[in-house]
Amino acid sequence: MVDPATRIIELRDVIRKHDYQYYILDTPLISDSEYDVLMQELITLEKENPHLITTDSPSQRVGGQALGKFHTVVHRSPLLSLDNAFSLEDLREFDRRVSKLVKNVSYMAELKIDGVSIALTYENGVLVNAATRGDGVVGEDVTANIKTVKNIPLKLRDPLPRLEIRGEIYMPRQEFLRLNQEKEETGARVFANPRNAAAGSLRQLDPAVTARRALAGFIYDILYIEGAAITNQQEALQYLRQLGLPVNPEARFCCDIENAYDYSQEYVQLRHELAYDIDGVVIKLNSFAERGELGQTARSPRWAIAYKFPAEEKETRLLDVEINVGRTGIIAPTAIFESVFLAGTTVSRASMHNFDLVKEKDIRIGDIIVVHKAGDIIPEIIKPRDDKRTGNEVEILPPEQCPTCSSQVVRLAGEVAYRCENINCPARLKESLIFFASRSAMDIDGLGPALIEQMVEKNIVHKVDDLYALKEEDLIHLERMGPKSCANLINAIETSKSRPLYRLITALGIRNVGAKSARLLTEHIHNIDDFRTITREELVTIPEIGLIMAESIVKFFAEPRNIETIENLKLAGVNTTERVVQSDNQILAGKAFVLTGTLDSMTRDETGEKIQLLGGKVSSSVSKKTDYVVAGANPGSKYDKALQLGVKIITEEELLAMLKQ
Ligand code: 3B8
Repeated sequence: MVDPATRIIELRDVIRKHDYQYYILDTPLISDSEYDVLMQELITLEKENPHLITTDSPSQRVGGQALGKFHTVVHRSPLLSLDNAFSLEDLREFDRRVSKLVKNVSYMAELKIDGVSIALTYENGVLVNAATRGDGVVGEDVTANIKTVKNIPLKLRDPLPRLEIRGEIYMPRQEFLRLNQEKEETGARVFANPRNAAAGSLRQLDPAVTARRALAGFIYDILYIEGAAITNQQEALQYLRQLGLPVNPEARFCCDIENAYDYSQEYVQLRHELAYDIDGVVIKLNSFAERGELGQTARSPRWAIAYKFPAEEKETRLLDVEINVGRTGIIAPTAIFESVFLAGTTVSRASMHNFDLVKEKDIRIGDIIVVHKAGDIIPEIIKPRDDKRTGNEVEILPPEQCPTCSSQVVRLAGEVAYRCENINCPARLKESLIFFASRSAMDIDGLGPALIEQMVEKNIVHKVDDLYALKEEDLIHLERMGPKSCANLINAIETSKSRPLYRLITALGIRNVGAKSARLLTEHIHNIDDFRTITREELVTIPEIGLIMAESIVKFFAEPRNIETIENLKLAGVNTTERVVQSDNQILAGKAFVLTGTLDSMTRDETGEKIQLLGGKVSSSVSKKTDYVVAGANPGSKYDKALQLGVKIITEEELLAMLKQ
C-alpha cells in the first residue's frame, strides 16, 4: 500500500495542476466528476491523517470556523486609488503631465474590473494573508474568505520567498443573477449590482457562506516582490500568470495615449459581452523605472489613470405599478415606465423587488426615475428625481389583499416580502405551472404562459399533476388550440414523463433549490423517495449543499400536500428515479463532446442527456482530449479553440446521425 503521506502530496500536486488547467489556462484535462474523485480521495486521506493537513492543501478552501469579527490589517504601504478621466481630453492631459518627466512613454491598458480591491501575500509560494483595501491604510483580514475563491491559488507554481500583490475580487454576472433570483425567491434583500454582491459575500463572517457564492479574482499589480526582478507591467502580468494567478486576458500594450483611448472605445462596445462588469479602463505607464520618476500624490499614483465609462443610466417616467404574485406567494411590485433604450435593448418594466425598497427610495407613480441595468441585464430603478416633482405623484403602498385571490396579505417575521399564503391562489398556481413546464425544469414544449393562463382561468388545472391527465377534450376549446396543437401538447407532456430526476426536483420549485443544486442533489440521491427520509445533517455532507438549502428540502418533503403531488406524478408515470443504468447501446462510450452554438432540433441539455445515455461525456470546454465539438448556429470561442487544437468539428446533422446508430 502507498504511504498516505506520499499519496497526499501526489494528490495535491495533481489537483493543483488541474486547477491551473481549468482556472488559468481555461483548458481542463479532466471532467468535473473525475476531479471530484481526486478531491474526495484527498479529503478522506486527510481526515484519516489529520496531522498531515497543511494550510495550502486544495482541500482547505472552506476550512475553519466562522469568525466573530474581522481583524484589521495595516498595509505595508498604503493602497492608493486612481485619478479619474472622463474624456479623450482628460487622457491627453494626463499624457502631457507624464511626458514632461519621461520621454517615449508607452502604456499598458487594462479593463477596470468593477469589484472589491484586495491585497494578497504569499510566503514561500503559500497564500498566508488576504486583506481588503479598506481606506487604503487599514483593511480587514479576509484570508479565510479569499481561500474559498476558486481561481485564487493557495500555492504558487514557484515558491518565491515573498510576493505581495493587488487585484480585484468580483462576482461574474451570471452568478449575480442566480444569487439575486435565489434571494428574491426567499424574500431576502437583493444586491443592487455585482460589485455590492462581491463585497457582501467577502464580508461574510462564515467562510462557508462565501464559498457558496462563485466569486472570482483578477490580479493586476505587484506591490512587493522578493525572488524575481520585474521591470515593467507587461512582464509583471506575464509573470503573475506564470505563477498560476488569474490575470485578465484583455490587457493590451499601447505605444501611446491615442492607442490607449482606442482600446477604451473598443471596450465601451464590447463591455456587454464580458462575463463580468467593468466600469472603465485603467491606463498605466509600462516601465517601473519611469513610474518611480513620476511618484505619487497622497492619494494616487501619477503614473496611472482610470478612464471611467459613462454610466448606463437613463431618465424616464414611471407610469404605473403592477402587483405580481409569484410561485411562492411573494407579492412584488413591478414598475411600468415609458420605454427607453438602455445598455443594448429597449426596456419598459423593472422589478421593484419589495415594498420596503420602494419606500426607502421613495418612488412614486408619475415620478421621473433614473433607471439602469443591474449586472447589465436586469432593469432597475436607481432613484426618483425628487427635484422634478410636480406634487401630483402618487405614493405606492403594499396591497392588503392578494390582487388575484383577495386573501389577506401577510408578512412573516424577518422577511421583507409580503406574501399571499393561499396555496390554492390561481396566481401562484399559474407561476408554478410556468416554472414546472419551463426549459430548465420539465421542458414541456408548447406549454407557455399564455396557454397556462387560460388553463388556470378556465379551471382546467388546479394543481401541477393535473397536467398529466389532460385530454384533447379539455384543451380543444382553448384559444388557438386545434386538434394538431392539442396532440402536440399532449405528446410533449407525455415526453416530459421520462425527464431525468434532477429536472423534476427543479420543477417542484423547492425554495432555494435551483437547477444547479438539483443536479448536485441527484448525483447523491437517486430516488425521490429517499428525499423524504434524508436528514438535514445528511444533506449538508453533499458538496455545495448548505444549511439553508437543506432546511428548505426537509421542510418541502415534510409537507403532506407536496407528498401528494409527488405520489400523483408517480401514478401518472413521471420518472422519479435517477437512471444510473444507461442504455444498453453504449456506442459513444469514452467519447468526449463539447457543444457550442444553438442547435435546431434539441436543447443543449437534451442533447447532453442523449449523449450521456449512449455512454459519451459532455464537457464545457475544449481540450486536446475532446473527441468532437458539435457546432450549432453562431458557435462561440469553443469553435476557434477546436480549430486551434485540431479537434474534429461536426454539424448537428452529423451528431444526430451518430445518435441514431
Ligand atoms: C495603482 C494601480 C490603483 C490601481 C492600479 O481592474 C493604484 O491599477 C487600481 F494605486 O485600483 N479595478 C486595475 C484595476 C484597479 C487598479 C489598477 N488596475 N486593473 C481594476
